[in-house]
Amino acid sequence: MNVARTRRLLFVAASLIAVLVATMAYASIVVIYPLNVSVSEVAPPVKFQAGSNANQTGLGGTMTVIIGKNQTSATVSFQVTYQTNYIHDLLEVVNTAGNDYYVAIRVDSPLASSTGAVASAQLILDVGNDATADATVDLTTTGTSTEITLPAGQVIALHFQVTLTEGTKLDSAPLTVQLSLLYSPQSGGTSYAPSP
Ligand SMILES: [Ca+2]
Repeated sequence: MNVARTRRLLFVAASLIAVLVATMAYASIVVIYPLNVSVSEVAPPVKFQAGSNANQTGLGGTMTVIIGKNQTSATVSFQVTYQTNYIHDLLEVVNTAGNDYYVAIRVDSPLASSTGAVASAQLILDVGNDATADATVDLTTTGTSTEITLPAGQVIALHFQVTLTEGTKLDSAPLTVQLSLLYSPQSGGTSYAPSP
């Protein structure tokens, strides 16, 4: 075989490879694996319950506490006047399980006075209802409290503290604040909560 013929053959071979590469495409293949997901219901281990001052007479009205059928939602309302108002043990969170839970409160929609009458508004979390605060939540700004431990069988008493500035006028419509209770069986677990 002479040199010229060898070069021609190599050129032809190279051209064939170029055509093959140019026309190569992936085939229509799909691979399928089974994955089974099962979801079932359990009773809520952590629940709301009325505090000792729920539905008692406050300042010119009842301090109303309404708890949902499964004790997994709550609505509270109360009245305040000028200077500092402390409302003790209106609502409680109870751990009915045999293990600790880790609890945080998130302010989703803060209390906002258009008149500037609210100097401060706080939710105080008191594990064991022993008059020693374990966390404080500023109700006038969005955010999540520090996570506190709720031991098995224990309660967290929720106390409210609101200060109105004298000489101002509170909005005519009641002010509201939207909160979420977060709990997890794992320390640090409440940080995984999806955004509201
Ligand atoms: Ca305490």
